[in-house]
Amino acid sequence: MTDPRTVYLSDYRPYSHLVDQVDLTFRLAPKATRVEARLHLRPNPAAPGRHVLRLDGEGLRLVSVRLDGALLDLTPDATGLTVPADLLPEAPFVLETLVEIDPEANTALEGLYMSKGMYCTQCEAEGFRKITFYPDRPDVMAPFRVRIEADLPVLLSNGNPVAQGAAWAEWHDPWPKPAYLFALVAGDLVAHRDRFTTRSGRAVDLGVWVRPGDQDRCGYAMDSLIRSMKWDEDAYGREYDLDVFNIVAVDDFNMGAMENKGLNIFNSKLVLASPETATDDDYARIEAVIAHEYFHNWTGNRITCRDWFQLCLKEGLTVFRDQQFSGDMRSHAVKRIEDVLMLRGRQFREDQGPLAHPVRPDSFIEINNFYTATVYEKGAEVIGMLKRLVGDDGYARALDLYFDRHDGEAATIEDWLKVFEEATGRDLAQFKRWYTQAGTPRLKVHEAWNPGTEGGTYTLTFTQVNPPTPGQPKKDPRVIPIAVGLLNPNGDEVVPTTVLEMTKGTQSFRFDGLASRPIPSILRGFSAPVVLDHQTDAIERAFLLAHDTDPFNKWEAGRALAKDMLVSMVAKGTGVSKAWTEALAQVALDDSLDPAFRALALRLPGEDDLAQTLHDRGTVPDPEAIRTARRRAGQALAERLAPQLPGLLAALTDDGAFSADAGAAGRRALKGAALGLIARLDGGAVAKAAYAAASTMTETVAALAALLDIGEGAGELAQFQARWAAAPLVMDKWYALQIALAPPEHAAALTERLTARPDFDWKNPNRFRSVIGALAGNHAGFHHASGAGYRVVADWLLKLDPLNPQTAARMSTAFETWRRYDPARQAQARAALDRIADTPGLSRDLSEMAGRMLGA
Ligand code: B3K
Ligand code: ZN
Repeated sequence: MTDPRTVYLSDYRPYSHLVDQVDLTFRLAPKATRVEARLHLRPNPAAPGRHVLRLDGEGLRLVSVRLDGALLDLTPDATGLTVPADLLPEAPFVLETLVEIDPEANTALEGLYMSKGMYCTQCEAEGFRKITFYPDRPDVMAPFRVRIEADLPVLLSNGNPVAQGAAWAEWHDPWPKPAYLFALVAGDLVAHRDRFTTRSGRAVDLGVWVRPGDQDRCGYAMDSLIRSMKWDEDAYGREYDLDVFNIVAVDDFNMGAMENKGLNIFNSKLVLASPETATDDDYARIEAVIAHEYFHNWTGNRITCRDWFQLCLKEGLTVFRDQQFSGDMRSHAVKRIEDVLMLRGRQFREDQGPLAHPVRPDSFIEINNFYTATVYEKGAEVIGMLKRLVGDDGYARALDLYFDRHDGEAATIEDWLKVFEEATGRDLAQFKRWYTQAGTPRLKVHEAWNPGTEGGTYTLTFTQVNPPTPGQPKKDPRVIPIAVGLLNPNGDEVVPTTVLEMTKGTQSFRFDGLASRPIPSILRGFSAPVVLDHQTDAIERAFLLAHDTDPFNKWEAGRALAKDMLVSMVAKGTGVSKAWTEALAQVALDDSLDPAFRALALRLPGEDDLAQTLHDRGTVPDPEAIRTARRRAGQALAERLAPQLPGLLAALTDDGAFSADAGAAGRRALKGAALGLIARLDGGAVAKAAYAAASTMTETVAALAALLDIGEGAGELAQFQARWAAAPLVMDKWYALQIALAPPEHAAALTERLTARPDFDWKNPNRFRSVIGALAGNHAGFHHASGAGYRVVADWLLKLDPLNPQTAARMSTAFETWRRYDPARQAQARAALDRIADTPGLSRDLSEMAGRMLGA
């Protein structure tokens, strides 16, 4: 891409100056907030020579600039302010700016903005420049003092509280930080408080701050925070380092949450939970995100990124850490399956389309477009592979060295790999390709069996193919850790899990002295983020589903069985296979298995996943045919299980008090799956009764989904709306469910009808995602042959873009798969993308996305 605004990794230079101290004063007013900044600066010895001082700044009204007290006559340009070199001392100096900003007019939700009367900030990645003139880059780290003046009950910022009076408060953050971690919150808030004492005895005051009325839905978030703090001490030896830790819930937020030092800001849907309003999935997500943001205190804040190309340094590692945490809190097997589902659904999809990019990209136009599944989820997978290769002890030593060596610094992927090399003696030059090469490797398997007199030899030969991605036509082989176990035909494990290290394009591994030809269990625990191409028959898959000791591969065998069958149903017109219904029924009814696992096994591969699989296997996916095949399979499964479903449902009904724990959630998940199957048989009678009897949002949603799936549920939708009209987070579910489950030919029209409702507050990102995101997620609806799905999504992206480019750009990824489909659909999708790309005044965010999606 040759856009003049493109930023390249190779252009990195240290900043001209060091910032020793930042003092900020905010005089808050909705339309005219004044920000006074005193920056204590000195020339950076690492950037020798005389430089201008360039400060970033966007949309700021400059009132005055002073250098060591003397007024300067300077005019900012569109992106910042330059102080000429000849005005700058070669010794330390103080630069003071006074600017005015308009938080109320800030609809982009980046910088300082207002949400329901509350002031709040979002600075990552480059929002601080919308607050004041500053070197807004992560390698410029400084301690901050903040004074807030406003006639509001609660005034919060980073670090420790210093002093407060009527209508003012002062905060001091002693830990040097980049500007993207700055935060300020002011408003009428109440706290759910608790306390945590670190293992070295520091007492920390904890607060979860919400709007009055929401304080009784903060308990789970607080509990998750306390468990996270303890876990990071136990698992990584990392303690908290301030006297307070605050979390604030805001309703208008572009993403999930933000790890600002000592003052995390959260989307309210990731804080507020009660059994009546939040599903078990919401609870699990709250626990994971609270942990994620807390863990950033070390992996992100104490050690940050040198530049935004290194984003995976903090995000991949922090996702990896939150996955470990959730596994410890719940079930590792279930967590791994869920993480892989998400990885395949979002990251593989990204890797296989026009938006593919390396875990560490080397150029960008708008950095906000790179907070992707590749940087986050694949970034975490890469760390999982490293850990598998160096072992748990090697990993622990490398991490200790990382914290020791880089605390207080802005680091790179090179620094990260070096601590592993030094701590373990391993050469990671080839491994580094996981960071620099985009795309998902394909791993083909070939088996050979040679029965000998002294026992047989079994050979596994793997070939890796690294397909081309935009800008990367040719790739080199990667290091792939392949965890393998071998079973003998009676189901016993004859070779326990062994990690094979593949480094070449094609490579064989031999197992000697085997009594009989084994059945291989390959890529156990999903030991590498690759597409495994292992052609085998339904008998072997069913065998592994029944006998594999590795829980991930046990589930994966059922998944592969379903996929093979569904692909053949769509591509060859075959029917539902008895082998599949039989094998799945065994798992569904096996009481020795975790109900959560059984629920996951019963979940059929999604329509988008099947479209990708068909495309991979050389068939142009037909969304209608995929939907039909999937529904037929569901119907056949329901019929197979019909005699047992009522008993299963009864056995899973808990009458005790609500518990959010994994065991109770797993039972509710399996119960929900059973309800969905029963609805296919009885026209919805049992689901209607379940809806009426539901005491938790999990049960309510499961019953409603079961009804909508069979074209029922109108009455329940109306009741739901009447009951929850005043609860926006719950109403988001009401919108999303009916659009996601609408028949494909009605999905776009339903979306248009719902967007005409007065409570469709499209400027609220949660509401926008619940509606437009649900249409994009209704595979056959979005890709409907009429083109209506494409048109409605494009209309709304164009409407949102001028106000909130970040969310518009993020949601445009709905189109990233457009080249998979038939020429008529491609033409419709392309027309929608062209219409977006050709719109005058399009944001940098959305124009980069549209250009990349059209370009490949
Ligand atoms: N670091 C933030 C994401 C910021 C996104 C900016 N567009 C949340 C997180 O990953 O924890
Ligand atoms: Zn993060």
